[in-house]
Amino acid sequence: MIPDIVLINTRPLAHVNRSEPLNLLALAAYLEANGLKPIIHDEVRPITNLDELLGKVKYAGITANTCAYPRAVELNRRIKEQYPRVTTIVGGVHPTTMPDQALRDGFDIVVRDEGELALCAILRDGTREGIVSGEHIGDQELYRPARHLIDMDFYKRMKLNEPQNSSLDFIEPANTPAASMLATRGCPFSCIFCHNIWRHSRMRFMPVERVIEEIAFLKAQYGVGAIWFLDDHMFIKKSWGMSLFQQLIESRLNVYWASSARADSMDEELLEAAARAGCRQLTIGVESGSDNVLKTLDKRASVAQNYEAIRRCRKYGIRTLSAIMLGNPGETRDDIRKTAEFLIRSKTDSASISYLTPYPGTRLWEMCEEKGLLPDNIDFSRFDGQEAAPVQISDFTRSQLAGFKRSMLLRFYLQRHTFPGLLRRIIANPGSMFRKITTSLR
Ligand code: B12
Ligand code: SF4
Repeated sequence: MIPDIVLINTRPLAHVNRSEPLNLLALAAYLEANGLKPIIHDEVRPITNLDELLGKVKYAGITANTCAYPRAVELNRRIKEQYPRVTTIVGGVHPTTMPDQALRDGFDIVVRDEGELALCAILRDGTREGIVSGEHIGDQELYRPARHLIDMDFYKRMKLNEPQNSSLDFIEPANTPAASMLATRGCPFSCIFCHNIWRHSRMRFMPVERVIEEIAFLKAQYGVGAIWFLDDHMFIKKSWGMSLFQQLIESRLNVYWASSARADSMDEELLEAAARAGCRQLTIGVESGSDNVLKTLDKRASVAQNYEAIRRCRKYGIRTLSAIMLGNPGETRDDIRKTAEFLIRSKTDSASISYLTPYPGTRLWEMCEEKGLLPDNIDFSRFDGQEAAPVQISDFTRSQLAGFKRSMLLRFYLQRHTFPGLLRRIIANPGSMFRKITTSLR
């Protein structure tokens, strides 16, 4: 069988993804539902021979977020040199926001925004070049991911014994097989650093029955007992959430799960149902302990709401992971002191502290452009969330921010309710915890 397209998941240079390539799995599922034959070449865990495929197919589609974009360009160059008859398509958040640059970088076609409808049209019409803007699909078209095209066992293993990734802290016992999943698309807010500021997409929700079907499948096929929902904001629509949690309880699937949600959506009834449906951890985009900073970021949630959300989660036995950012525009020492205080006083269970990074397409990127903060020949591979991107947004230098981060993490993890957990994880997995601690303290 000759596939209609090979979809390529790029492996960013510095960082291994522990999650299935959900965007390509969604694209492939849509193509299959429309009678087309995609195949996935996953650079993170290849189970296909790319050269063999490129010798046969007419189209190669590459996905790229910002940190993976340099790898996508490199791969495209190789394909154009060795397989000139193959039409290359690039899609994903980075080329969506910089489509002209992607054409200049040598891709034949750039798909902006959602790829499902655009890709079907390209394959059916035999399009060979240009920028194609993707229309958004509807709720009923959010199909279950085409997991048969990748090595699911590998991704299951990647999430086990990963004490260095706080998002996976909810997996207990530590050897419970886990999978990632998306049940919604979009978020109606527009924080200045987030992709949703340019997406302008309405929220879409996978039909609840389909979510349950997918979880039942994951359990039966791969023995999965824990689900990592990677949705931007899963608690946004109370009626959908209540229906999902209710059906999960009734299904007796007994899986447990983690997700992200905004503080202002943590309605008690919803949290109580979520906890009964197996919710073990919620990541809250706290960002800062200062209302001034939250205002600048256009977060539209207050520090008081963040405190309250953590209190409510604790009440229902749900762990909280507070996501914090340092290096925000106009951030002062006093703001940073308040953030450090938030981490202690809120009694959040874990904290992840990153440096604010301006991604193309966001309001933050424009602000940096207007102020002349962006270096020429920017190295996008450094936008991988591991270290600070090469842009100084606040008054503090990179090493000052690293100092603040170190002292915040030390204070946080030396508390009576966090230290034993940390110690347990160090003893269970000294190698990866050493890496985690040294990276976190950079
Ligand atoms: C899941 C996820 C992850 C997973 C990765 C899973 C994986 N293997 O893909 C994990 C947790 C590992 C992760 C890590 C990081 N992530 Co992340 N992640 C997401 C998240 C929540 C969902 C991605 C997704 O599947 N979306 C749903 C699909 C349907 O949307 P999509 O990806 O845009 O894909 C559609 C189109 O873009 C297009 N498309 C995509 N590829 C292609 C290819 C072709 C050929 C075509 C035609 C179309 C096409 O069609 C798709 C279907 O409509 C997004 C936010 C979001 N909601 O999208 C952030 C997001 C992608 N992540 C982001 C970031 C910043 C990171 C990190 C740097 C860490 C961090 N600080 O958050 C790291 C970098 C990791 C790395 N090395 O790549 C940013 C990216 C910004 C940017 N410009 O690069 C996003 C947008 C969130 C944000 N903060 O704004 N992430
Ligand atoms: S609330 Fe979260 S997902 Fe929504 S726009 Fe803000 S940062 Fe993005």
